[in-house]
Amino acid sequence: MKKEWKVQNEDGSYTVRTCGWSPPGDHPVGCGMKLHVKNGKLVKVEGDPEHPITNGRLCIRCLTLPEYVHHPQRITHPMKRDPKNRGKDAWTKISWDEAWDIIVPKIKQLKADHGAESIVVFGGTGREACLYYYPLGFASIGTPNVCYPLSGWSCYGPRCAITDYILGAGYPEIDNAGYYPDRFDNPKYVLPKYIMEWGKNPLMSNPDGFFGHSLIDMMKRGSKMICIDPRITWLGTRAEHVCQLRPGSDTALALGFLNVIINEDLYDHDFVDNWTYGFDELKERVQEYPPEKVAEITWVPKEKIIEVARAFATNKPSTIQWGLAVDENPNGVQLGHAILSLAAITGNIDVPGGITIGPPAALLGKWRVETRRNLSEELWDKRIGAKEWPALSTAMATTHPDETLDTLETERPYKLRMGWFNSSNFLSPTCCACPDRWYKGLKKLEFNVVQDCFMTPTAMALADIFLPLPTFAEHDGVVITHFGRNAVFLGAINEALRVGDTRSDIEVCIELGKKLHPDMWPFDDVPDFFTKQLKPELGVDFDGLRELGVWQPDYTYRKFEKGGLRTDGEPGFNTVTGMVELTSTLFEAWGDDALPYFKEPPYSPYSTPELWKEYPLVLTTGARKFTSFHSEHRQIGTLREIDPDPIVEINPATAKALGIIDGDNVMIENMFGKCKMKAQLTPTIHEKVVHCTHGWWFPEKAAEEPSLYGVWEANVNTLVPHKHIGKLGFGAPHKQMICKIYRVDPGHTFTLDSLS
Ligand SMILES: Nc1nc2c(c(=O)[nH]1)N[C@H]1C(S)=C(S)[C@@H](COP(=O)(O)OP(=O)(O)OC[C@H]3O[C@@H](n4cnc5c(=O)[nH]c(N)nc54)[C@H](O)[C@@H]3O)O[C@H]1N2
Ligand SMILES: Nc1nc2c(c(=O)[nH]1)N[C@H]1C(S)=C(S)[C@@H](COP(=O)(O)OP(=O)(O)OC[C@H]3O[C@@H](n4cnc5c(=O)[nH]c(N)nc54)[C@H](O)[C@@H]3O)O[C@H]1N2
Ligand code: SF4
Ligand SMILES: [Mo]
Repeated sequence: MKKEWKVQNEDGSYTVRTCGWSPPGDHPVGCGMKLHVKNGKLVKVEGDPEHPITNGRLCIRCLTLPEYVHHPQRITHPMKRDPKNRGKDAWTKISWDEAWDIIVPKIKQLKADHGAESIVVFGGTGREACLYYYPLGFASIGTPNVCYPLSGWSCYGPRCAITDYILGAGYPEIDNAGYYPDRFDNPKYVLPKYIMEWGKNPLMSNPDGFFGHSLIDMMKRGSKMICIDPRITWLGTRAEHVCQLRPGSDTALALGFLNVIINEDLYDHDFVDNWTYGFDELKERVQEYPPEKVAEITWVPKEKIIEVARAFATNKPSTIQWGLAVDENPNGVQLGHAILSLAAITGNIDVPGGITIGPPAALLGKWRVETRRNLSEELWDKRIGAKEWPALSTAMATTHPDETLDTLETERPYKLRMGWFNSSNFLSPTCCACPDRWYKGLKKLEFNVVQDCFMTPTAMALADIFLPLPTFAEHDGVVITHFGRNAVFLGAINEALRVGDTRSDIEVCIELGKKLHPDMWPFDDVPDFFTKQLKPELGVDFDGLRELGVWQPDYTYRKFEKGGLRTDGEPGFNTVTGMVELTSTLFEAWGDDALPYFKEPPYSPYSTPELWKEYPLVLTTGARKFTSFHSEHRQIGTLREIDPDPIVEINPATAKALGIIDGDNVMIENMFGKCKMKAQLTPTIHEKVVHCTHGWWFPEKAAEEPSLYGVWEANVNTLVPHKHIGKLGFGAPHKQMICKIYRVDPGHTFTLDSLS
């Protein structure tokens, strides 16, 4: 059905129907909304009831979008600053032409004198930018070094890589009937009996393209929840089962479930016999994880482990959604392997109401891969850390994050000279462990460009050129869930207005690309660019997608029986053995164990008992909140009123023993660093576990160094060490450190120097 996407209203205002993405930050959920514009201002945002998935529901970050778009501190013109003045509020407003006149010759000179590899493009998570920072690096600038700087690439990448290697497929997602216009009424669809949420809280996070409230739609229809989480979340309070485990002990729990299911013969023999590889070895391995032993490791009662395993295995279909706690774990590859094995041996992969998987080639991903042809083999070989970490560099087209910090510090194998910060404010504290070390390393770069909407600690510390971005209300685009790796739908992002003189990520790619590598950018403009991606796949041009609003691709179940998963069209999975690899040929080839195994977190009551005496609490971090996207939104008044402070959640019994009351200022400290937060007492967290929010800086505090908007004060990533990663290069202990907590004076402030 065709829809008007722009409607003129009688009072002179107009309404634009669109799907959301970024900025401000968000994953590609593509919620449907109507943007009301009057007298050149975005005056109101409301949900679009006709959107097939979100049905008019929006969260508070989109409802407050007008505050963001018209915020007085927003930067809407390019700016420059003398590198000598980094850290000082000494900016000069310039035009885009002036900006390009500085940037383009500098890139040319660095490439000529030191090679394109001396330039690194840094990007963060899941925003629209992450479709474009690869082409920005590869095709516009011409460097092989695109870096997602989070230690161990601990987000999404591990899940994609594990799925690539074990299933040979795109992103595994729970089946919420999103592919069908008639949704849950589609005759092909079956509602899952159980939904297992493993280290994920989608109501808050709406991650990777999954609309979290779908869970509520499904619960209303009868699905039951199982939550694997050290915190009892809102979903947990409504769940049939909660496993309140010790952070980082997850792989033992997954192996415990497998032990029960295999030993009690509750698995799907047909699927195991016909579509899996290495079941006997897995059966032998899980004997090392009887429920009694797993209970001791995980702090989850033995009876609960058995009950959950039975419930999941004997109710079909059931499904699992695995989240960030799987990635932010050096043992996370084994955890992901065990979770996929759990789904596979219970016959829940690629079936209605189970786990859906994308085709091997990502929809709309071809062009992104194509952009690499701009780089010679010789240049591609220089990608930082690629040779040292083949399991990571085979799946990810980036540098290895931890190696990138080492390269910055040591200047080996070569010196890095320029940084382009596309969508990461990572000092603040988000996309890195040890932000203090990154800060010092990045300061050595001779030229830095930052793209953002507001001045941030990262831009204040490092930028020589600041390029302003339009919000998603202010530019055209396409939102594709799961970045095309399992596209539930595609939606049009429609420009409703434009404030100031900004350029979107794709506009910057095209403009810079035409100046440096014009052959890579044969597009007239942004609509032409999208039309060339969409037409071959969808049969519509960009305007056609605007009229459709949302395009749902449909889903074919049991593709493994029909040849829909393999690139050669044969039945089976697109893996080395053609089967779901319960025993992984690739993990073994890369020097790791072929089977999942549990390894203690690097710092824990059991791996470092001496340190545990001094730091007797397990620290997990970063569980998402509605009111922020990582370091963003701290200057949005309505949102800040709801969540004014960085919070550490403590169990009341623990707090009492420490003499801490609700609202106290407390220091969270370990052998690597410290941060100051407000204590929030809650019985929903285990007595031996505390949880710190992440991404805090204070736009209201002093901008200049040494304060940098107070970025060192609540910087929880100073407590996370560098390169404590898994054997294959993935996963870091962001959600499983140890710490102590004590009260401090409310006025207590500190800078980088007082951290060490
Ligand atoms: N302790 C702890 N640390 C964590 C986590 C945790 O759980 N615990 N989570 C980690 C995870 S999973 C991730 S992914 C990282 C995220 O870390 P990042 O993705 O690096 O997030 P930010 O540091 O907020 O930086 C993003 C910047 O991009 C800008 N931006 C917003 N939208 C766009 C856009 O469309 N285009 C461009 N070019 N820029 C945009 C924002 O204004 C912001 O300044 O943080 C990690 N850090
Ligand atoms: N509003 C908002 N939405 C976001 C983001 C944001 O910053 N704000 N960030 C986006 C990004 S980049 C990502 S990656 C996703 C992440 O979104 P999710 O995958 O949902 O991850 P989190 O919210 O970090 O954590 C989910 C749950 O894991 C639990 N947990 C903590 N440690 C452990 C552990 O060791 N084991 C287990 N099993 N559970 C544990 C936490 O208590 C929490 O309830 O959210 C995305 N969406
Ligand atoms: S999930 Fe929330 S912030 Fe993201 S597009 Fe939907 S309503 Fe907006
Ligand atoms: Mo993430």
